Amino acid sequence: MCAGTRALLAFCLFGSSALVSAQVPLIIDTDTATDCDDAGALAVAHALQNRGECVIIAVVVNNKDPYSVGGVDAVNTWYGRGEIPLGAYKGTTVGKTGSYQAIAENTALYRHDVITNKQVPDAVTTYRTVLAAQPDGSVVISSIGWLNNLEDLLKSPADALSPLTGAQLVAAKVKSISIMGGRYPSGSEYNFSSFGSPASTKYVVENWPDTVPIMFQGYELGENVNTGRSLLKTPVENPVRKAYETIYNGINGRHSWDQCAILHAVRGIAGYWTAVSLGSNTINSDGSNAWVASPNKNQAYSLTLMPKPQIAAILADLMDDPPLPPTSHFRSK
Ligand SMILES: [Ca+2]
Repeated sequence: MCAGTRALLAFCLFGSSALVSAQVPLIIDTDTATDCDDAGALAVAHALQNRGECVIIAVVVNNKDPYSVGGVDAVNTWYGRGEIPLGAYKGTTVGKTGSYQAIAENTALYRHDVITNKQVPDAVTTYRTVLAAQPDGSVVISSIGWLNNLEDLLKSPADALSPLTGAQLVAAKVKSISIMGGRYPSGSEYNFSSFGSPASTKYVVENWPDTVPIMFQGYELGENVNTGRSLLKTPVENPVRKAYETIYNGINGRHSWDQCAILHAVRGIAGYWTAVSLGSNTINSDGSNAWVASPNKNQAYSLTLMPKPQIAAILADLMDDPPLPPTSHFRSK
């Protein structure tokens, strides 16, 4: 981070309500299961918050593994933000047994306090609570896993948390959603597939309120955007480093699908990608997808613009970001 950015950050944090209001209120919907890029994505989001560009207002987990949310809490706590509202899918059918249990259970090293999903509300409750409290048209959602939570949110009825149904709540509060999933113009990809819930993928894409833009970030964007190696420079108390050391040998370099999606959610296509906005996405029953020229909907997908090594360098710089002083994970509770 350059000195100028530090000065801007201090101004954002302490000096100007106008700049603070420009920070993107961000909800992250993650599987945090079998890959290290979810941990990398959380690191990118925290680094962007360090720079005054976003505020992580909730993280919800869409995976059945009870320890996934413990991995999330360890990362949030490392960045001094162990208070971020969490939620988790409480069902037993969607997702996979993941690789974050060792991190979730190591509270001695990572100093966090949420180990399993029994300690957090269900994801829909968290979504509804957090969305209801936000200004209209303000929230950006970054979906970096399966879409079951979003299906459950859209189907949720009015309740004590909000007089709006889930679909009405999304239409009122959400500015846009960035979804890591699918291939473009067509193909099959993990997040949309039967590894998760293809029926949820289809429901969300077909029933998302048409006033709220969807930007799809396909498999091809993060593929071969190689990050992870530089995490070896960070302390052993950093759970993101641990995720990369233990999952997919990511510490020797790993694709950056979820980090690209977070970067897009906060900064938009910027100079990184271009957008194909004419047309819409169709989802087949197996979760495979195809972009069609008609009908035209409030949807787009991204194409790589900046060379991938340059995007990787930007992401690696963000992933290496230390917790903001004077905050540290030792005083986050
Ligand atoms: Ca993911």
